[in-house]
Amino acid sequence: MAKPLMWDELLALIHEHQRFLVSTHVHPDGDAIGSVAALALLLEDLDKQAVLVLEDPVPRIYGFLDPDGRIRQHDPTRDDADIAACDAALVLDVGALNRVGTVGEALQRHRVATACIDHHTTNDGFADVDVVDCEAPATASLILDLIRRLNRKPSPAVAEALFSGLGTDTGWFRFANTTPRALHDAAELVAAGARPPVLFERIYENLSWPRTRLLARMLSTLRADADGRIAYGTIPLDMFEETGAVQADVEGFVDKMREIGGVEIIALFRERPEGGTRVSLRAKHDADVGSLAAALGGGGHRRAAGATVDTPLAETVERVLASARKLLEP
Ligand SMILES: [Mn+2]
Repeated sequence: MAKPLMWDELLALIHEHQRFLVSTHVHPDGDAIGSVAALALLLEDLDKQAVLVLEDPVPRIYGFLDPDGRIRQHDPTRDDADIAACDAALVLDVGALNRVGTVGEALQRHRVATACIDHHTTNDGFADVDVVDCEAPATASLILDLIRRLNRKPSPAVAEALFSGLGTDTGWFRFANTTPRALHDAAELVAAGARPPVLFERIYENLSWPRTRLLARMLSTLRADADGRIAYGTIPLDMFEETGAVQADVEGFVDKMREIGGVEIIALFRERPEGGTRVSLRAKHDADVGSLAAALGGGGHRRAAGATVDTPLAETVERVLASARKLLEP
Protein backbone atom coordinates (compact mmCIF):
# COMPACT_ATOMS: atom_id res chain seq x y z
CA MET A 1 0.00 0.00 0.00
CA ALA A 2 2.71 2.44 0.98
CA LYS A 3 4.02 4.20 -2.08
CA PRO A 4 7.55 5.60 -1.86
CA LEU A 5 7.65 9.20 -0.68
CA MET A 6 8.05 11.37 -3.79
CA TRP A 7 10.13 14.11 -2.19
CA ASP A 8 12.25 14.74 -5.30
CA GLU A 9 9.14 15.09 -7.44
CA LEU A 10 7.57 17.42 -4.86
CA LEU A 11 10.67 19.62 -4.72
CA ALA A 12 10.78 19.72 -8.53
CA LEU A 13 7.08 20.64 -8.68
CA ILE A 14 7.68 23.51 -6.26
CA HIS A 15 10.82 24.73 -8.03
CA GLU A 16 9.28 24.57 -11.51
CA HIS A 17 6.06 26.43 -10.72
CA GLN A 18 5.17 29.87 -9.48
CA ARG A 19 1.56 29.99 -8.39
CA PHE A 20 0.11 27.35 -6.08
CA LEU A 21 -3.30 26.53 -4.81
CA VAL A 22 -3.03 25.26 -1.24
CA SER A 23 -5.98 23.39 0.26
CA THR A 24 -6.96 20.72 2.76
CA HIS A 25 -9.87 18.59 3.91
CA VAL A 26 -13.44 19.63 4.70
CA HIS A 27 -14.05 20.30 8.42
CA PRO A 28 -10.43 21.41 8.81
CA ASP A 29 -8.69 20.68 12.12
CA GLY A 30 -5.58 22.22 13.67
CA ASP A 31 -3.19 20.13 11.59
CA ALA A 32 -5.02 21.13 8.40
CA ILE A 33 -5.08 24.86 9.13
CA GLY A 34 -1.58 24.93 10.68
CA SER A 35 -0.11 23.11 7.69
CA VAL A 36 -1.87 25.34 5.14
CA ALA A 37 -0.79 28.51 6.96
CA ALA A 38 2.83 27.33 7.31
CA LEU A 39 3.12 26.19 3.70
CA ALA A 40 1.72 29.51 2.44
CA LEU A 41 4.37 31.41 4.42
CA LEU A 42 7.07 29.05 3.16
CA LEU A 43 6.02 29.48 -0.48
CA GLU A 44 6.10 33.26 -0.13
CA ASP A 45 9.53 32.99 1.42
CA LEU A 46 10.53 31.17 -1.79
CA ASP A 47 9.10 34.10 -3.83
CA LYS A 48 6.16 32.01 -4.95
CA GLN A 49 2.48 32.86 -4.77
CA ALA A 50 -0.03 30.91 -2.72
CA VAL A 51 -3.81 30.95 -3.21
CA LEU A 52 -5.52 29.47 -0.16
CA VAL A 53 -9.01 28.06 -0.73
CA LEU A 54 -10.93 25.63 1.50
CA GLU A 55 -14.48 24.36 1.21
CA ASP A 56 -15.17 25.23 4.85
CA PRO A 57 -14.33 28.33 6.89
CA VAL A 58 -11.37 28.41 9.27
CA PRO A 59 -12.68 27.28 12.69
CA ARG A 60 -12.82 30.21 15.11
CA ILE A 61 -10.15 28.82 17.47
CA TYR A 62 -7.65 28.59 14.59
CA GLY A 63 -8.33 32.10 13.31
CA PHE A 64 -5.07 33.30 14.90
CA LEU A 65 -3.16 31.17 12.35
CA ASP A 66 -4.66 33.26 9.54
CA PRO A 67 -4.39 36.80 10.95
CA ASP A 68 -4.81 38.48 7.55
CA GLY A 69 -7.83 36.37 6.56
CA ARG A 70 -6.06 34.97 3.51
CA ILE A 71 -7.67 31.54 3.73
CA ARG A 72 -10.83 31.83 1.64
CA GLN A 73 -13.96 29.77 1.94
CA HIS A 74 -14.56 28.47 -1.57
CA ASP A 75 -16.96 30.55 -3.66
CA PRO A 76 -16.83 29.08 -7.19
CA THR A 77 -17.91 32.28 -8.99
CA ARG A 78 -15.23 34.31 -7.23
CA ASP A 79 -12.42 31.73 -6.84
CA ASP A 80 -12.45 29.35 -9.80
CA ALA A 81 -10.63 31.70 -12.18
CA ASP A 82 -7.88 31.98 -9.55
CA ILE A 83 -7.82 28.21 -9.09
CA ALA A 84 -7.60 27.65 -12.87
CA ALA A 85 -4.74 30.16 -13.04
CA CYS A 86 -2.64 28.15 -10.56
CA ASP A 87 0.26 26.12 -11.98
CA ALA A 88 -0.12 23.39 -9.40
CA ALA A 89 -1.99 22.48 -6.24
CA LEU A 90 -0.63 21.34 -2.89
CA VAL A 91 -3.29 19.46 -0.98
CA LEU A 92 -2.52 18.76 2.67
CA ASP A 93 -3.59 16.30 5.37
CA VAL A 94 -6.13 14.56 3.17
CA GLY A 95 -6.36 10.99 1.88
CA ALA A 96 -8.91 11.28 -0.92
CA LEU A 97 -9.87 13.98 -3.41
CA ASN A 98 -13.54 13.93 -2.38
CA ARG A 99 -12.42 14.98 1.13
CA VAL A 100 -11.18 18.24 -0.43
CA GLY A 101 -14.85 18.88 -1.27
CA THR A 102 -15.78 21.51 -3.83
CA VAL A 103 -12.16 22.66 -4.10
CA GLY A 104 -11.19 19.13 -5.18
CA GLU A 105 -13.92 19.25 -7.83
CA ALA A 106 -12.54 22.57 -9.10
CA LEU A 107 -9.02 21.09 -9.29
CA GLN A 108 -10.34 18.22 -11.38
CA ARG A 109 -12.38 20.53 -13.60
CA HIS A 110 -9.39 22.74 -14.35
CA ARG A 111 -6.92 19.80 -14.51
CA VAL A 112 -4.49 21.38 -12.08
CA ALA A 113 -1.44 19.16 -11.36
CA THR A 114 -1.76 18.11 -7.73
CA ALA A 115 0.68 17.05 -5.03
CA CYS A 116 -0.54 15.59 -1.76
CA ILE A 117 1.31 15.82 1.56
CA ASP A 118 -0.42 13.58 4.07
CA HIS A 119 -0.11 11.02 6.87
CA HIS A 120 -3.43 9.12 6.66
CA THR A 121 -3.18 5.33 6.35
CA THR A 122 -6.31 5.47 4.17
CA ASN A 123 -4.66 7.73 1.56
CA ASP A 124 -5.73 6.40 -1.85
CA GLY A 125 -2.90 7.93 -3.89
CA PHE A 126 -5.18 10.35 -5.77
CA ALA A 127 -2.50 12.96 -6.46
CA ASP A 128 0.10 13.16 -9.23
CA VAL A 129 2.85 13.52 -6.63
CA ASP A 130 2.40 11.82 -3.25
CA VAL A 131 4.34 12.43 -0.07
CA VAL A 132 2.21 10.18 2.12
CA ASP A 133 4.07 9.15 5.25
CA CYS A 134 1.86 7.19 7.63
CA GLU A 135 4.64 7.23 10.24
CA ALA A 136 4.44 11.01 10.45
CA PRO A 137 2.65 12.14 13.62
CA ALA A 138 1.01 15.02 11.74
CA THR A 139 1.05 16.64 8.31
CA ALA A 140 2.77 19.54 10.08
CA SER A 141 5.78 17.24 10.60
CA LEU A 142 5.93 16.66 6.85
CA ILE A 143 5.87 20.41 6.16
CA LEU A 144 8.81 20.65 8.59
CA ASP A 145 10.52 17.85 6.62
CA LEU A 146 9.93 19.88 3.44
CA ILE A 147 11.54 22.94 5.07
CA ARG A 148 14.56 20.80 6.07
CA ARG A 149 14.84 19.44 2.53
CA LEU A 150 14.89 23.03 1.25
CA ASN A 151 17.79 23.67 3.68
CA ARG A 152 15.76 26.29 5.49
CA LYS A 153 14.69 26.95 9.05
CA PRO A 154 11.10 27.68 10.08
CA SER A 155 10.40 31.34 10.83
CA PRO A 156 8.72 31.99 14.21
CA ALA A 157 5.32 32.32 12.47
CA VAL A 158 5.84 29.06 10.56
CA ALA A 159 7.00 27.33 13.75
CA GLU A 160 3.86 28.43 15.60
CA ALA A 161 1.59 27.20 12.79
CA LEU A 162 3.37 23.84 12.62
CA PHE A 163 3.46 23.42 16.40
CA SER A 164 -0.29 24.05 16.45
CA GLY A 165 -0.80 21.28 13.87
CA LEU A 166 1.52 18.82 15.59
CA GLY A 167 0.17 19.65 19.04
CA THR A 168 -3.48 19.24 18.10
CA ASP A 169 -3.00 16.04 16.05
CA THR A 170 -1.20 14.39 18.99
CA GLY A 171 -3.77 15.62 21.54
CA TRP A 172 -1.07 17.92 22.88
CA PHE A 173 1.41 15.02 23.05
CA ARG A 174 -0.84 12.44 24.70
CA PHE A 175 -1.94 10.14 21.85
CA ALA A 176 -0.17 7.09 20.39
CA ASN A 177 1.37 9.25 17.64
CA THR A 178 3.44 11.06 20.30
CA THR A 179 6.56 9.35 18.97
CA PRO A 180 10.21 10.32 19.32
CA ARG A 181 9.78 11.97 15.94
CA ALA A 182 6.85 14.07 17.21
CA LEU A 183 8.79 15.24 20.25
CA HIS A 184 11.92 15.90 18.21
CA ASP A 185 9.93 18.02 15.77
CA ALA A 186 8.26 19.80 18.68
CA ALA A 187 11.64 20.63 20.21
CA GLU A 188 12.86 22.03 16.90
CA LEU A 189 9.73 24.16 16.51
CA VAL A 190 10.03 25.56 20.05
CA ALA A 191 13.68 26.39 19.36
CA ALA A 192 12.48 28.20 16.21
CA GLY A 193 10.06 30.36 18.17
CA ALA A 194 6.85 28.42 18.83
CA ARG A 195 5.41 29.23 22.28
CA PRO A 196 3.54 26.14 23.60
CA PRO A 197 1.74 27.84 26.53
CA VAL A 198 0.52 30.70 24.32
CA LEU A 199 -0.69 28.26 21.67
CA PHE A 200 -2.31 25.98 24.25
CA GLU A 201 -4.31 28.85 25.70
CA ARG A 202 -5.38 30.08 22.25
CA ILE A 203 -6.55 26.63 21.15
CA TYR A 204 -7.79 24.93 24.32
CA GLU A 205 -8.62 27.72 26.76
CA ASN A 206 -10.39 30.09 24.42
CA LEU A 207 -13.73 28.39 23.87
CA SER A 208 -16.90 30.30 23.18
CA TRP A 209 -19.95 30.15 25.46
CA PRO A 210 -22.15 28.66 22.69
CA ARG A 211 -19.62 25.87 22.15
CA THR A 212 -19.39 25.12 25.84
CA ARG A 213 -23.19 25.06 26.16
CA LEU A 214 -23.35 22.67 23.18
CA LEU A 215 -20.74 20.44 24.84
CA ALA A 216 -22.82 20.34 28.02
CA ARG A 217 -25.88 19.35 25.98
CA MET A 218 -23.94 16.69 24.07
CA LEU A 219 -22.58 15.22 27.31
CA SER A 220 -26.15 14.97 28.61
CA THR A 221 -26.80 12.49 25.75
CA LEU A 222 -23.85 10.31 26.78
CA ARG A 223 -24.66 6.60 26.68
CA ALA A 224 -22.76 3.41 27.43
CA ASP A 225 -22.87 0.29 25.28
CA ALA A 226 -21.09 -3.08 25.42
CA ASP A 227 -20.85 -2.94 29.24
CA GLY A 228 -19.26 0.49 29.17
CA ARG A 229 -16.61 -0.37 26.59
CA ILE A 230 -18.35 1.89 24.08
CA ALA A 231 -19.26 5.49 24.93
CA TYR A 232 -21.26 7.61 22.54
CA GLY A 233 -23.02 10.93 22.33
CA THR A 234 -25.40 12.49 19.84
CA ILE A 235 -25.98 16.03 18.61
CA PRO A 236 -29.33 16.55 16.90
CA LEU A 237 -29.65 19.68 14.76
CA ASP A 238 -31.89 21.53 17.21
CA MET A 239 -29.04 21.63 19.75
CA PHE A 240 -27.21 24.05 17.45
CA GLU A 241 -30.21 26.37 17.33
CA GLU A 242 -30.74 26.16 21.09
CA THR A 243 -27.13 26.99 21.96
CA GLY A 244 -26.11 29.24 19.06
CA ALA A 245 -23.14 26.97 18.36
CA VAL A 246 -21.97 26.25 14.81
CA GLN A 247 -21.07 22.90 13.25
CA ALA A 248 -17.33 23.58 13.47
CA ASP A 249 -17.64 24.00 17.26
CA VAL A 250 -17.91 20.22 17.57
CA GLU A 251 -14.17 19.67 17.04
CA GLY A 252 -12.71 18.04 20.14
CA PHE A 253 -16.04 16.88 21.60
CA VAL A 254 -15.36 13.24 20.80
CA ASP A 255 -12.14 13.36 22.81
CA LYS A 256 -14.03 14.48 25.94
CA MET A 257 -15.54 10.98 26.08
CA ARG A 258 -12.06 9.41 26.16
CA GLU A 259 -11.79 10.54 29.74
CA ILE A 260 -14.07 7.70 30.92
CA GLY A 261 -12.19 4.69 32.32
CA GLY A 262 -12.80 1.29 30.71
CA VAL A 263 -13.97 2.82 27.44
CA GLU A 264 -12.43 1.30 24.30
CA ILE A 265 -14.42 2.92 21.49
CA ILE A 266 -15.87 6.41 21.46
CA ALA A 267 -18.39 7.64 18.90
CA LEU A 268 -19.98 11.02 18.30
CA PHE A 269 -22.99 11.34 16.00
CA ARG A 270 -23.91 14.73 14.62
CA GLU A 271 -26.98 15.46 12.56
CA ARG A 272 -26.01 17.49 9.48
CA PRO A 273 -27.96 20.50 8.17
CA GLU A 274 -27.53 19.07 4.65
CA GLY A 275 -29.10 15.79 5.80
CA GLY A 276 -27.42 12.61 6.94
CA THR A 277 -25.09 12.13 9.87
CA ARG A 278 -21.45 12.82 10.64
CA VAL A 279 -19.80 10.03 12.63
CA SER A 280 -16.54 10.62 14.53
CA LEU A 281 -14.80 7.59 16.01
CA ARG A 282 -11.93 7.13 18.43
CA ALA A 283 -10.26 4.03 19.88
CA LYS A 284 -8.31 4.28 23.11
CA HIS A 285 -6.38 1.05 22.52
CA ASP A 286 -6.37 -1.51 19.72
CA ALA A 287 -9.82 -1.41 18.14
CA ASP A 288 -9.43 -0.45 14.47
CA VAL A 289 -12.05 2.27 14.06
CA GLY A 290 -10.36 3.29 10.80
CA SER A 291 -11.72 0.12 9.17
CA LEU A 292 -15.17 0.85 10.60
CA ALA A 293 -15.08 4.37 9.13
CA ALA A 294 -13.83 3.04 5.79
CA ALA A 295 -16.75 0.56 5.68
CA LEU A 296 -19.06 3.57 6.07
CA GLY A 297 -17.36 5.35 3.16
CA GLY A 298 -15.13 7.53 5.37
CA GLY A 299 -11.52 7.28 6.43
CA GLY A 300 -8.86 8.32 8.86
CA HIS A 301 -6.44 6.55 11.14
CA ARG A 302 -6.63 3.29 13.10
CA ARG A 303 -7.45 5.13 16.34
CA ALA A 304 -9.13 8.26 14.97
CA ALA A 305 -11.49 8.22 12.02
CA GLY A 306 -14.79 9.50 10.72
CA ALA A 307 -17.42 9.22 8.04
CA THR A 308 -20.35 11.16 6.65
CA VAL A 309 -23.35 8.97 5.87
CA ASP A 310 -26.75 9.63 4.29
CA THR A 311 -28.80 7.82 6.94
CA PRO A 312 -30.61 9.72 9.71
CA LEU A 313 -29.19 10.03 13.22
CA ALA A 314 -31.02 7.22 15.07
CA GLU A 315 -30.52 4.66 12.29
CA THR A 316 -26.83 5.56 11.99
CA VAL A 317 -26.31 5.13 15.75
CA GLU A 318 -27.74 1.59 15.63
CA ARG A 319 -25.69 0.63 12.57
CA VAL A 320 -22.39 1.98 13.92
CA LEU A 321 -22.93 0.48 17.38
CA ALA A 322 -23.51 -2.96 15.81
CA SER A 323 -20.20 -2.67 13.92
CA ALA A 324 -18.37 -1.27 16.98
CA ARG A 325 -19.52 -4.20 19.14
CA LYS A 326 -18.06 -6.59 16.52
CA LEU A 327 -14.70 -4.79 16.75
CA LEU A 328 -14.61 -5.60 20.48
CA GLU A 329 -15.24 -9.33 20.00
CA PRO A 330 -12.15 -11.41 20.79
MN1 LIG B 1 -3.42 15.35 10.42
